[in-house]
Amino acid sequence: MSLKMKRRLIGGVGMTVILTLFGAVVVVPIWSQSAVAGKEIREIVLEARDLAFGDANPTLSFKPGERVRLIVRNTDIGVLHSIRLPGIDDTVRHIPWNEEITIEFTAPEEGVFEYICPQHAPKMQGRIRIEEAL
Ligand SMILES: [Cu+2]
Repeated sequence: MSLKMKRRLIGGVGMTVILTLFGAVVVVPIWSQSAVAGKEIREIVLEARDLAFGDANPTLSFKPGERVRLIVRNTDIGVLHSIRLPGIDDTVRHIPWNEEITIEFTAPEEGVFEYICPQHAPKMQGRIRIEEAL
């Protein structure tokens, strides 16, 4: 491989990282799409702060079968939060202050689910809507 080709390759990888860091809906280059069984992963970032997820626990909407990567960051100084997605992922994940966790899942069939912080519900509780026609 020539030096020029290597540079081009490295440049391409750099571009991928930048795109991944920005959008809420991730723009994934074609070669990584195939790495996740031909499906794009939709990335959502929720910040746990002031005893809520994001701005007033937004409703998250997905299509059945959609691949989702949910990143939850805890910026609530000195507070331990947790998250659980009953019916989608029942594991309780603890998120210490200043840390983040990632949950990847495939959206189930149509229905209304929820995400919840067991310690602080109902203040920290939001809906996950799975619907074909979004
Ligand atoms: Cu909490």
